[in-house]
Amino acid sequence: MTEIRKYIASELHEQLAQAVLDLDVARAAELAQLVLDYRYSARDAILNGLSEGMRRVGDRFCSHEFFVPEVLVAARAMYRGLNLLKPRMLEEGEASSGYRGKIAIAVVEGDLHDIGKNVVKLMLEAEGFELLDLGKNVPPTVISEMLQKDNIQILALSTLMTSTLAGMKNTVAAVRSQHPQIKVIVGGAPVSASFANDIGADGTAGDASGAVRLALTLAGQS
Ligand code: B1M
Repeated sequence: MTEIRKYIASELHEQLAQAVLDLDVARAAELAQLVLDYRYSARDAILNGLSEGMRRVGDRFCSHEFFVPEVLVAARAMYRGLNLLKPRMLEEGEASSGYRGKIAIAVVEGDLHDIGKNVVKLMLEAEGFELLDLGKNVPPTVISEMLQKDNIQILALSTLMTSTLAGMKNTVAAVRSQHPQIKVIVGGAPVSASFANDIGADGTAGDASGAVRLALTLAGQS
């Protein structure tokens, strides 16, 4: 990429992040369309633009500058951009990778935060994995049952709250006893490497790119 394209790409990422932070749904769509029209990387625009914007929204929520209604509009702006960029991102993935295997993904019981899970899912799909999305607030029994259905190699679990870490632990225990052949990866803001290790997961990652690297390693594809 030439210097000028690099500069424009980073400017687009910054403006996408700002559109999410400004709760500007139309602007997020307009900028995502520019990424498509000028053939910039959809993957980078999602990770460095839209996701980064949601991360900043999270900071505002924590500092009580934003409340639930603002967060929901910001999420709408993020999804508007994401939905436009998703088909291109999947095409970009197909160009760089073949079929990698099948992953089931879920947000654990009690937790309704699924934005991060959806970003992780999209990045894994773009890398060539087939995804079975079990949704959010999923009890361990349902996850275990769903894992019987397909030839799933990896289970990816997400949670954003400390109060639902126990549910993550229970889910890993249930899956370990009933499907010992399945690798389990865990993530989300309150999940540390030592917690992942203590509950017997096969690994954790702090963001979507890390989750992709981990999944590739566990699938023997790195
Ligand atoms: Co709530 N919420 N929320 N919330 N919310 C947090 C998580 C919180 C940290 C805010 C705060 O108070 N400081 C806090 C949890 C505190 C704690 O437990 N430590 C919290 C709370 C308390 C609550 C409620 C209880 C609030 C209430 O009602 N009083 C309630 C709970 C509802 C429930 O789940 N039962 C609630 C509700 C909501 C909304 C519905 C308004 C909305 C969720 C909408 C939705 O997801 N559909 C919401 C949101 C948006 C947030 C914040 C502001 C943003 C989360 C987000 O989407 N980030 C969040 C504050 C924050 O995070 N700073 C907060 C953007 C997203 C791209 O990042 O999800 O971190 P993230 O995902 C990243 C990484 O974590 C990682 O990769 C992703 C992409 O890079 N990752 C993985 C995630 N999963 C992974 C899995 C992997 C690997 C990496 O491997 C498998």
